[in-house]
Amino acid sequence: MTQRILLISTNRELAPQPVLPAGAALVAQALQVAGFQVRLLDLCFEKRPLRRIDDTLRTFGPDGIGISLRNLDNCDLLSPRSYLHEVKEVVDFLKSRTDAPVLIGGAGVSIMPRRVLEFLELDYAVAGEGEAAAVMFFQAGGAEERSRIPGVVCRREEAAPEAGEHLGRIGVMPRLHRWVDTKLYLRFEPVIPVQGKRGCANRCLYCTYPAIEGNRWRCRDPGEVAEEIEAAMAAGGMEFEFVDSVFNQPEGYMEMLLEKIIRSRIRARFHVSSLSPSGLTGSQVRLMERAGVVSVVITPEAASDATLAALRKGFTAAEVARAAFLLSGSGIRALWCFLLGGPEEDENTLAETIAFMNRKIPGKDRAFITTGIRIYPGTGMHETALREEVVSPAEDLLMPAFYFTPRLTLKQAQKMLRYGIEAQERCIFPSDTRLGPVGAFRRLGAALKLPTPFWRYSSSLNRLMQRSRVINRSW
Ligand code: B12
Ligand code: SF4
Repeated sequence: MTQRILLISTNRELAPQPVLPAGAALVAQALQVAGFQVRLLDLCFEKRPLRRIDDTLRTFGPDGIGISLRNLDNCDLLSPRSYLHEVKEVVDFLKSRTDAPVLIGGAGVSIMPRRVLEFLELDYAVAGEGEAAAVMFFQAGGAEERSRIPGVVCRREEAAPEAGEHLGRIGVMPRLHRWVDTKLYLRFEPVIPVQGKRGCANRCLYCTYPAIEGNRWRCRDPGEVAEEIEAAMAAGGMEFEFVDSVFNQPEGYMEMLLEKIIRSRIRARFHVSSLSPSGLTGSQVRLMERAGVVSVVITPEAASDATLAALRKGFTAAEVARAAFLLSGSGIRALWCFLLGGPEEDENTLAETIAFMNRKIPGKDRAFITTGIRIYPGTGMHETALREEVVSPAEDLLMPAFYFTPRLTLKQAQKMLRYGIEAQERCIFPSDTRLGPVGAFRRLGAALKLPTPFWRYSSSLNRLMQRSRVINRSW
C-alpha cells in the first residue's frame, strides 16, 4: 500500500510579507515523485491551526509526518520574537494524536538541528536540503536505517551526521502552485520565489547560509529555471523573485540565466532578493534591465571599510559606492540593506555609512536598516561574541541572542540614525514592517495592481504613519 505523508508548513509570519513555502513544496514534490501519497498543510493563514491539523489527521491518516520550520525567530534585536513555542504546540498536539514518525526540516532547523530537536522533543531532523533526505527517511525500515541517512540528525545519537546531501542540482522541478494556494500569498504582493542556485562560497562573519545551503555554489541549468518560470506563468504568475543567496555570484552565472530568459522571450517582472555590490558592472546592470529585473535588494551591510572588513564581506566601501553609481543610472529600484553594530562599528564608521546613505542612495531607492547581529552557533560572529564575553559557552543561542558593538550604545546609534539621516522617510526599520497599516496597504496595492515592489511606497506610507503617530521615531 502507498504510504501517506503529511507535510506541515508551520510558518505563520506575515511580516514583512507572507512568504510562499517553497521548501516544503519541493519536499512534497520529491516525495510524490518517489511514489508517496502526499498532502501539504500550510498553516500560514489558518485561523485555528490545531483544529485543521486534527481534521487532516482524521481524514488523511498519514503514515509519516514532515514538519517544515523556516524561521527560528525574527532576528530583531529591538523587538525579538521566537517562533519555536508555537511550533512546539503543533508538535505536542501531533504527538497526542498520532504515532507516525516525524521528520523536521527547513532553514531554521538547518542552522541548529540538534538544539531544535531537543527543544521540540523530536527525534529526527534534516540539516540542509530535504528532497533526497525526506524520501530516504520515509522509505527506511527502522531507526537504525534512518539515522544513517546523509543529512539526517538523530537526537539520540551523539555522532554528527554525514554532511547533508547538498545536491549538485535541485533535482525536482518546483511547481509551487500545485501544492500551495498561491493566491492567498499573492494578495500581499504578486511575486513568486524562484531559486537559480544553492549555496554560497563566501564566509561572511555572521552568516548561516552556508549551513543551510552548503558552502559552494551549485547552479541550476538556466533552461530548467526558464522552464519553471514558464510553467508558473502558465498558471497565472507574472512576477518572480530570485531568492538565491547571492544573485550575481558565481561569476558568469547571472549572465547565462538572464540571457536564457531573454532568448526564451519570457516577459515577466523580476525581483532579486540579494545582490552583492562586489564586482557589479555596468553591463550586468543593463542586462538585468533588459531581462526585466525591476528591483533588487542589495546587501552591502555597511559603507565603511573598517566595518566591512570586520564583517568579512570581501568588498570595500568604494565598491559599494560604485554599485550605487551604476544602479542610480538605471531604471532598477534598489533596497539597500544595512546591518549596523557589528565588530569595529563605532561613531566614525557609523557616520561613514550614514554619509553614504545621504549622498549616494538615489531618491528612487530605499534603505532597510537592521541594528544588531543575530548570533548563530558555528559562525565567526559566535567566536567573536564568546571572546568578548557577549555570550557564555553555556548559551545554546536557540532563543534570539545578538551582538552589538561595545564601542557604541544602542541609544547613541539610534540618535545618530535619527539626526544623521537626511531622508528619514526613505528608511525602513524591521519594526515598521510589522505595523498594521503596512499589511493593509499591501493588500490594497495588490488589489489595485500597483507596480511592485511595494517597498517603493514606504516613503509615503512612513509620512502618513508618522503623521497619524502609528510610528514614533523619537527613540
Ligand atoms: C529569500 C529569503 C527571504 C525573502 C523571501 C522572499 C520570497 N518571495 O520568498 C524575504 C526578504 C521576504 C525574507 C523575509 C524573512 N526572512 Co528570510 N530568507 C530568505 C532566504 C535567503 C531564502 C529562503 C528560500 O526561499 N529558500 C529556498 C527554499 C527552496 O529553501 P528552503 O525553504 O530552505 O527549503 C529547503 C530546506 O530547508 C529543506 N526543507 C524545508 N522544509 C522542509 C521540511 C522537511 C520535512 C524537510 C525534511 C526538509 C525541509 O528542504 C528544502 C528544499 O531543499 C533564507 C536564507 C537561506 N539561504 O535559506 C532567509 C531566511 C529563511 N530568512 C530568515 C528570516 C529570519 C526572515 C524574517 C523573519 C526576517 C524579518 N525579520 O523580516 C522574514 C520572515 C518572512 C516570513 N513571512 O516568514 C532566516 C530564518 C532563520 C532564523 N534566523 O530564524 C533565514 C534562514 C536567513 C537568516 N537570517 O539566516 N526572507
Ligand atoms: S552574507 Fe551573503 S555573501 Fe556572505 S556568506 Fe552569507 S550568503 Fe554568502
